[in-house]
This record gives sequence, C-alpha cells and structure tokens, in this order.
Amino acid sequence: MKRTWWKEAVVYQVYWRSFYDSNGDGVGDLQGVIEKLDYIQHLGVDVIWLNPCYESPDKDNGYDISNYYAIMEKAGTMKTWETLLDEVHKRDMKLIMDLVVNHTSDQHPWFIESRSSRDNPKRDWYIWRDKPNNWRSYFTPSAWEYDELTGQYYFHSFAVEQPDLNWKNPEVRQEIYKMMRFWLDKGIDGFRLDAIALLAKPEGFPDAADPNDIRYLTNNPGLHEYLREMHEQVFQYYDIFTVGEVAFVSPEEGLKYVAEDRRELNALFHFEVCDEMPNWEPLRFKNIQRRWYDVLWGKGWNSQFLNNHDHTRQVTRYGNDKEYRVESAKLLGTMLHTLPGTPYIYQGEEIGMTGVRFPSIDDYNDIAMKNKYEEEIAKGRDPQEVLESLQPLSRDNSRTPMQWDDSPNAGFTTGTPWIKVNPNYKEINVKQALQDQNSVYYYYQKLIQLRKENPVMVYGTFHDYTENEPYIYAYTRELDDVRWLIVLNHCDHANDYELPVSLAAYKREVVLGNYPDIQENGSVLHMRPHEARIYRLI
Ligand code: TEU
Repeated sequence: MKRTWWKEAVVYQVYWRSFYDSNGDGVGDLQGVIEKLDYIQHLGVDVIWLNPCYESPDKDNGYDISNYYAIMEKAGTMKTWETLLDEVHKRDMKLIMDLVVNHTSDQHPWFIESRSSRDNPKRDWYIWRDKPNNWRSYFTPSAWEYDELTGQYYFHSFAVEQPDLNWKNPEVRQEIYKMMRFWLDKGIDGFRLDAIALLAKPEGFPDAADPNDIRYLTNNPGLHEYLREMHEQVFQYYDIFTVGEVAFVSPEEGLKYVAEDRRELNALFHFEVCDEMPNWEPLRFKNIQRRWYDVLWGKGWNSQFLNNHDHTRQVTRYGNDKEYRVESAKLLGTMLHTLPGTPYIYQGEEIGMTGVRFPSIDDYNDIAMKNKYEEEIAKGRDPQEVLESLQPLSRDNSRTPMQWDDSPNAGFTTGTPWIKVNPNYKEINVKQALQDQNSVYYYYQKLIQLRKENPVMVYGTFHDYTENEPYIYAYTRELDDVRWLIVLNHCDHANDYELPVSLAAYKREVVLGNYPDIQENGSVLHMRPHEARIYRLI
C-alpha cells in the first residue's frame, strides 16, 4: 500500500465558534484558536480541520457562505486567518479547511443575481423549476422554495437559506475551482468537502416513492465526473489531503470516491454509524467495520470517527457518560485509533466531554433541530414531547463551548456564550485533565504517540475475531512480523474472553490499557467494565 502523510495522521477538528473566545463577544474566534494552538500541539495531532469561517449570514453556523474569499467577522479577519495558518505550520501541523460547494447562502451575490430575473446570466447557476417534486430537504419538509419575484421554485438540499448550486453549469464549476486554488495557493493542506455526495442531481427530478427517505439527494449520476474534473483541474497540482463527507453509501459506492486509481478524493467519511446507528449496536458496528475494510483495504482510504459537530458526543451516545465516563471515553478512543483509517478527534472528545439536555427549545440554536421542532408542533404534537424526542440527537450536543477550566463559562468566554455551557464543566475541563495523569487527555496523547511510532496501527491488516460476540470486540492488526491484538469490553459489566487457540499460542505484552495492573498470562482474559487493552503478540 502507498504510504502517505495523511494516512499516518491524526486529525483534530476545531469548531472554532465553540473553541475559545479571545475578545469576549461570546463567540469563539480564530485568534482564540491561535491562543490554544500549543494545547492542540501538546496532544500530538498532525492536522487541524477547521469548520467553515468564510463570510456568512450564519444561518447554519457558517455552512451558508456568502463570500468564499473573505473571513466571517465573528471569526476574525483574513490577516488573523493567515497568522493562524502560519502558526499551525510553525508547529509542524497542517490545516485543512472545511469547504461547502454544494450550496451557497441565499445572500451570496450569485444567488441574489440568479433570483433577480429569469433571464439573468446567473439564473442557471442555481436550480429553478416551475413545479416542485415531492422531495424533502435535510432540514425542511420540501426541498423547493417558491420565489414570488419570478414565479419559480429553487432547490435546496438543506435550509431555505442554502440554495444548491447547479453543478451542471460549467461556469459554476470553473468559478469553484478558481476559488479552491485561491485557498490552496495560500498554503493550506487540503479540504474537508462538505456534503460532496450531493453535487449531482437526477435528470428531471422524478418524484420519490417515499419522500421521507432522503437518500435520493445523494450519489446521483454525474457526480464522479465532477470529482474527477475537480481532481484534474485542481487537486492534482498540490500535495494535499481531501476528505469528502459522503452520506448514504455502500462500501462499493464509497470506494468510487476514494479508489487511488480513480483520482477523485483521498478519503471519505461514510455515515453508516453516525447517521444510521442511533445507539451502540455491537454486532452491527463490527459488521460495518468488516464490510468497509473488505472493500476499501489496499484500494482507498477510510476515516474513523464517532462524533463531530453534527453528532452527539460519542461517550454519551455510544458509551457510558456516567459511572464509567473516563473508562468508556478511553475505550472508544482505543477503538478509533486502532481500527483501519485516519482517526478524527472532535474538540473536547480528548477530555471526555458529554452531550447536554437543555430544558427549553429556546436554549438551542441548531437550525436542523429548530426547523424540525416547528414542523412537529405545527402537526399539533405536544411541545414537551417533541423537545424530548429531539434532544438526544440535537447537533447542539456537540456544539457547547469547550470546557477549559472551572471558572464561569468554563473559561471559554468572559462574555455571554452564544450557546450555554454544559453544566458539568466544573468536573470535566481541560485544567482538571492536565493535572490528572490518568485523564482521558493523557490517554489520547499516548494513543497518538503510538500511531507515530508503530506503522502497524496505520498499515496493518485487520482481522475481527468476535463477529458474533455481543460484548467483546477483539481484533488484530498485522504488518510484516508485527502483530497487535486489541480487546475491548464495551459494556457496563465484566466479561471473560477466551482467546482463540491461534491467538492464545502467542506470548503477550501490554502496549496500553485503560485500567492499571493487567497481569494475565492465561488464555482467558477477565475484562473489567469498559476495559480496553492493546497487546503486542510475540
Ligand atoms: O452536513 C451534512 C449532513 O447532512 C449532516 O447533517 C448529516 O447528519 C450527516 O452528518 C451527513 O450525512 C454538513 C455539515 O456537516 C453540516 O453542519 C451542515 O449543516 C450541512 O452539511 C449543510 O451544509
């Protein structure tokens, strides 16, 4: 397999508006990221993924861009951004920018022109029709919005304020490629490509049999031609890392985005876990890992993540955020850093931050959640019941401010935070984690260090020994004569795991574990609740 820096990297995602507020206006900013770069570097990560910070009316937290060439005022200035890039590079890290090219803001000058008249030269830069079809968007009951001025409907895969660009139009594509070169020429190290599976739309927009199954929005014919063109005209000229957000794909479909010989993207996020598996389902999760590995390994690259700014924090959603929070956070980290693919850490994950349940809908900001709330209330449903049904997966679960210390607002801001701080910040915060040698933070630091020193974590083949085991997850990674065994007891009670004969035959050496005192030599492992172990087999 070809060895590359981005396969070996660990990525840290910075949701800047919730990271650190340097000027007391209640919103995190790029200067705040600069001030905390030493913290990020200390963890040992190689790459920072920065959420969108382009000029935007901010209806969807920056995913509605009104000017691709400017920085949002809340975030800072272009000069601050340039300093940030510089400071990241000085610390031997890399910066990838989140880029949204499926849609713009409805305040983007292109859209303002496009909607101004039917014969405007930019009319065809967006998608206009006389009649809507029956599709939903991600965030609204219809994917079409009627525009009175010209008497037509425009298409939006997300919010009404996020009209989709018409990728069929070659002028649009050229304009986007030009803008990509602008950022790459500034020296960034790649892109996280938002909603990239949505670029192509089907001919004629046929009605869907089931409008609620929004898979029709993604992976439509023509998409891969766009990605190949993007690579040919832009990506191939730079030493960069491109990772696409690709919803609703099978491994076979996913491979088309990342197969090295196809020259499209380097890696993808698939959402078989985060979008499709609401709670921890061990057999299903293992099956997902095996299927993706079987199809991708040696051909294209995968990502490992269980949360990001759209998905509830992993220790709350998939682990135990109560009595075993620390063990569980470490177990999930062990798993993500030892499964095949590039591991991602979403800010705060490294101290085991948890999700929230705010008492009122007014405490929430997430446009997806708020729109859904309105939609359900309009059907006459009970507001409290609707709130409770939306809380577990609200995107705000992961968007609460980074918990730096136990001072007011968790040390995130001296002003009023744009979104409430998780009330548990007095116990869970960076200051505490840095003072505690057994913290999740130091455990993550070790995992990251291990990846740097042991190519087996990156390039080793993968074999799952526990397909049908409901609790224990045990798998090996092997590279040349190096053989590692990872054993995880993702469960609130203890479990014994009897090693298969082929594994029991080896001598074992503990590389890392989340409990002290592992002194077992026999073929049965007594795994404590949420215990994780990495062994070297010799
Ligand atoms: O998300 C795309 C998206 O559809 C997610 O809401 C979905 O839950 C999943 O993660 C992908 O299938 C991206 C951004 O991450 C999100 O914050 C934006 O709101 C959205 O695009 C629109 O730009």
